[in-house]
Amino acid sequence: MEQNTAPYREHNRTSLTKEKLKQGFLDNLYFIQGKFPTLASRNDYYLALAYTIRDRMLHRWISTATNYYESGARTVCYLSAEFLMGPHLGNNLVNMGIFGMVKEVVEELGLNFEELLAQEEEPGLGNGGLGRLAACFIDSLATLEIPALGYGIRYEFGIFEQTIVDGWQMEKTDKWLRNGNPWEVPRPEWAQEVRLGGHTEQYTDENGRLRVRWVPAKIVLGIPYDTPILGYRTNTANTLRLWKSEAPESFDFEVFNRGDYYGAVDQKVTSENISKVLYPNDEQLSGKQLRLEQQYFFVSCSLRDMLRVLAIQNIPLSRFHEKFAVQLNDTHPAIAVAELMRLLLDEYLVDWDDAWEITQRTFAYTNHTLLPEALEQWPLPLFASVLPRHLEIIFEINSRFLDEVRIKFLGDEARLARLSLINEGGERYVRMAHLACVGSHAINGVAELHSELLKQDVLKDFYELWPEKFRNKTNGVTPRRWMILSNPSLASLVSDRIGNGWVRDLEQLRQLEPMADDADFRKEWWDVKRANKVAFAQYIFKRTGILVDPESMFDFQVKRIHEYKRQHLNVLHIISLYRRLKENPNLEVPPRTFLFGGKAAPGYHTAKRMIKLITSVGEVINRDPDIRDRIKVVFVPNFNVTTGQKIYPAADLSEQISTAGKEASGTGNMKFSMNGALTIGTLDGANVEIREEVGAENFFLFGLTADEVYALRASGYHPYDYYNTNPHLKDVIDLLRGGSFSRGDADLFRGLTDGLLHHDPYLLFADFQSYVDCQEEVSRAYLDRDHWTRMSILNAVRSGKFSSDRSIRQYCEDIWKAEPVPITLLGQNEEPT
Ligand code: 7GP
Repeated sequence: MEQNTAPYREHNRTSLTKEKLKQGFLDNLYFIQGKFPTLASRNDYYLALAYTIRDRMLHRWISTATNYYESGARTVCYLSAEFLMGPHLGNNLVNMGIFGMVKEVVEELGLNFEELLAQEEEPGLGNGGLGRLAACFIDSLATLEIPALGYGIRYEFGIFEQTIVDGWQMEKTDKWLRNGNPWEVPRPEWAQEVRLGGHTEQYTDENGRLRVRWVPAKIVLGIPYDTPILGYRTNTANTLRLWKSEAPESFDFEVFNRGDYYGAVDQKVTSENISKVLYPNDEQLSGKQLRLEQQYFFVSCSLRDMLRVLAIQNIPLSRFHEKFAVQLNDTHPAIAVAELMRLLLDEYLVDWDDAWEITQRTFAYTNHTLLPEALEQWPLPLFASVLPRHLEIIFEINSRFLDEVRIKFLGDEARLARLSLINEGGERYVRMAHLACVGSHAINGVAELHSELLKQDVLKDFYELWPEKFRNKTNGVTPRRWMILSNPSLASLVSDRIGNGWVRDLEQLRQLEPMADDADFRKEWWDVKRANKVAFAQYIFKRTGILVDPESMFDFQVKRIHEYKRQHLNVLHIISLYRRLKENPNLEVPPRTFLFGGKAAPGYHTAKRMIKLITSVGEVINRDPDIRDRIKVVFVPNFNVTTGQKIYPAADLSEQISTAGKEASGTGNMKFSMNGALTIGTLDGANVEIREEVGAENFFLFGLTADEVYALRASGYHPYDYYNTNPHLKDVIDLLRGGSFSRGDADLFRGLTDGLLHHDPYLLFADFQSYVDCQEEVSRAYLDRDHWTRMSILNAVRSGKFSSDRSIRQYCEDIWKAEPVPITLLGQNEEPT
């Protein structure tokens, strides 16, 4: 696909020239890759280019670190087990403002620029929304010039690569590091030791005080790997610091393993296992020891790293919370509460009360889910075997906490049990969300509705205890990656009219509102969308062999596969439309391409069967001559950041159809809307706010509200009644049950249909008719191209609220109390922006 480089113009303030870039590129090919052009592979060229760009980032990076060091500025530490970054090269070019220049240089050297960009393996170190949010946030932190670090795990294997074989998902390991990672710099000099297992002992110190010593069973090393994160056209380059586990090769190693060579190697292997692989579960509990070790590993390394920085800056320990604002991205890093306490108590000999005050003032906690099964809990015996000292500390935190509760709610034993950090019902567990709530000064949800439901439901008791801790921070996404980089034609259409201030201040898009009434502008807008669809149709053909018509409406549902997200509701509608088209070939509906994408957790069998359902329905419909290509169903394999960048710009319709009250926010919904897709959705997560912003008349709403869902469940929900009373629904389910979409195999989808008929926990049947009716409205609307385009424009230009810059500003003001520190470049410099 030809990239339009217009939005990347405007970088002539830099003294970087094409000649310098060309020279740098050829030098790197020679001195780093050790190749002449004649023998160089595509990967050699990609690496040479990546190193050339990294070279140009280093001055900003070093200057940023020096500025921060000298200013002693307050620093935001974003702790996250996942950072779903996506490819770096294109994004760095956009943020540096040299995309167009570099493209020209590469082409003048006779190389294909798009191919080099595509050569980068994306670092897929996350599962979905939570990990991608972390990536958007660190982009915004750098753009807003906030001193910040992202702390996480350098998984050797990220999220698996998905292929589709015979309609089923297959997983392949993600070897993202196989060709080298030019963006990271290892910092072995800042390695940290992490202890695991063993037991604790009491001893009396020289002042006669009783203290506790942790005698670990093993020690692993954490090696930090740093990646620079550029702000958009600022001098700021913050750091993403990811920890890799290794065996310590020191003398301890020999002492423990003397004479046992194989044992020693074995210990090396088990140590390296900790950062080996990302757990591919999204919103699901796994309860595996290795996962707890991963969490503790990166948290301990990160806190020790902060203490290291505090020491070199000569800041007293008592001011830890003034120097650092630490955000817990869900409960995955919640063990940090106990670890900071342990470090302060046992290693720095701080008193309990002082340690507790520092801890609470340091942390803040973001919750990302309302699904009870996704709230992390660790079985006590497992927890004790990995972190014996932390369990003691948690018991102590709990006992002091429950004393406080007892005073406030005298005699309310049931409340104590509900609030306790330990779940005592049957097998005992440590409740990580409770640890995070108790140890933090702020607790937030990720959309208005979600934050309300946290207070009413999942964290109700904590809200009643500490209402002042609760707040909302609606999610956002970065317009740099999700508009400029992925949709350059739309970006340049916008910049041609209003300049490019909108990239840092997305609300400026509203200046384009009047253009929705301008027929010429509408035509240009439509043409951009159409060109993006043509490009995507070619991509689909290459990946799946399916031909789709770019004139048809591109209707997308891309996200992790999950029952609560209801991809199968989408399928039920497709089947009913198919049925109607077969019965009435003259039905006046616009041609539609239904596109799906998303991974299923490998152990989540229902989700895998939902993929098979989509592909099976597609197999029948796509080949049915009666349909004459008026509808097509496509499963786009391996949905990730890279494919997302092609998808959002090509979408007409965005499916956001979760059961109300289940999707915490959603962020794909924002990416679609920004790129001019209309939404069909329930009043769930951030859909509510998107509808508020773009206007109810530009949004297709259906389904029960969260309150109605609650009421229906309370009064007794009987899905079978809907089946019996709605002939369309009955027809669809009967077709599935009869094997019409499974080559006669009536068993293939039996589990799915029976589950719906008898339980339907996500209320597909209750929402079915409302959804089908709403889809008819969508179809009618699409027939009026002018009106549709108008709505599309208004969706995009009213999406300013959903920039992650807005989210980050609110976190900075309300939770982190962090201020920008503009960066002065050091010494004589050749290319400031
Ligand atoms: C997701 C939520 O499902 C999604 O609604 C939200 O937009 C996103 O986080 C970012 O806030 N949750 C996860 O990805 C996840 O793994 C389990 O949650 C704790």
